[in-house]
Amino acid sequence: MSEEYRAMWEALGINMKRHDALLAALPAIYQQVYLSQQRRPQAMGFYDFVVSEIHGLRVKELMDHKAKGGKVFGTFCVYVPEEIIVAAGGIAVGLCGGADFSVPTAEQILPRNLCALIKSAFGFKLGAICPYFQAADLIIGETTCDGKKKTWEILDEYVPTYVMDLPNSRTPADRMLWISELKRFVGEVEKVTGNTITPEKLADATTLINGKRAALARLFELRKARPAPISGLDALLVVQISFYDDPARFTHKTNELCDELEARVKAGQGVAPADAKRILYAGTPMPIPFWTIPALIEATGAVVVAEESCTGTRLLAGGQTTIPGDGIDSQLAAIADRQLQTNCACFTPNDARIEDILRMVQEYEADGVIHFSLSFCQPYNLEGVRVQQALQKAGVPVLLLEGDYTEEQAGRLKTRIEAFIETL
Ligand code: BJ8
Repeated sequence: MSEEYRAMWEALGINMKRHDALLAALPAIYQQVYLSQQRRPQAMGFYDFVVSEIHGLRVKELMDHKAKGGKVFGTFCVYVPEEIIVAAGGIAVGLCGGADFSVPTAEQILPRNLCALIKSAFGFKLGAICPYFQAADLIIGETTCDGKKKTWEILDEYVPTYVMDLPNSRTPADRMLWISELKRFVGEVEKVTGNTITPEKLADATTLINGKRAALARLFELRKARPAPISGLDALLVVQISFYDDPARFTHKTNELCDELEARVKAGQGVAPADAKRILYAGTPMPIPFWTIPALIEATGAVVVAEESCTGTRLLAGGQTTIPGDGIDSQLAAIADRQLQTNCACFTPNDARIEDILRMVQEYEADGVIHFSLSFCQPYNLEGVRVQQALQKAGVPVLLLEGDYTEEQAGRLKTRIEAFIETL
């Protein structure tokens, strides 16, 4: 890494020793998991480059933005509306943690019986290891699961943390509450950035984010083809990068990838043979660099054809946000109506998620479903029970898994995944 980057990290207060250790570990892992794959689309070269620059180029862009008076917002949930941040001239970056590296640091403060996603992210802040976290002017939390809710109170002691009150049901009254929360959020973002969000600016930002959503939706549509034109690992990486790359560049590059995949589909080419077992992943999000589950599945010769997850189709639920022309209140209502179609397990009831999974099994021609929940994630662990019942009733093979980011867990999960795929 260049001297310029080192100076930038030092200015951000990064713990250089630990950060060096983290960056030193990444290339070998990436080589083993990603670059060793066969028949990758050429357009994946862009995403490989983004990973090679993971704490470099994009962080520099954020710092340049801040040097011009711009603000950076760290987020943890697809319910935090990127459109509103962009409309005020801000940049949103997803900060969910997917590395075991920072978990022991978090456990110095947080209880151990908390999901790895929260501990990983919190540990990155506590250990001053993540430049995105360091660059954020404001963290946006949300009242989804209890683990996150209570962690925001502690995180606020380290970095200003604003919390959006997401209801846990979706009645008309809950919808009104969420619309009012979006309005409150507009006020907060305007205060932090010093910029007013006009209907025109919000419309432009919504169009930009709609473009990103459309490119990702195109990618998922192409994955329905047989043979699968892209591995589950590569598709997951694209989604993970969507949370922090520049939206316009990401959209452009992802459409280029889709052009290549379209040509592959037309030519009948794929990453795996047409008779490879097709697996639908369902469950908790898989933040970067948590690649274990698709890596284990695809090492067997099977292919992950879709993820029913917030690093998958839940991110795209509700499709494109409509842009009503009669003012900001209607625009916020349209954002809320699109968002409330994301079937997070934090909602009750949440039958639509189960219907989604059953529909996806058909649409993606999945041979089986692997439902994975992070340990101590009560919403997904518990909802997994009903998902399993519904799939068994429909005659769809299903494997219920639970685990964390550690190597030991990967060994245990490998045995179970291999045994399951053998039965298909
Ligand atoms: S909309 S899934 S991104 S909350 S794994 S922290 S639920 S204990 S991440 Fe999520 Fe928004 Fe829902 Fe999606 Fe809690 Fe479970 Fe941990 Fe989780």
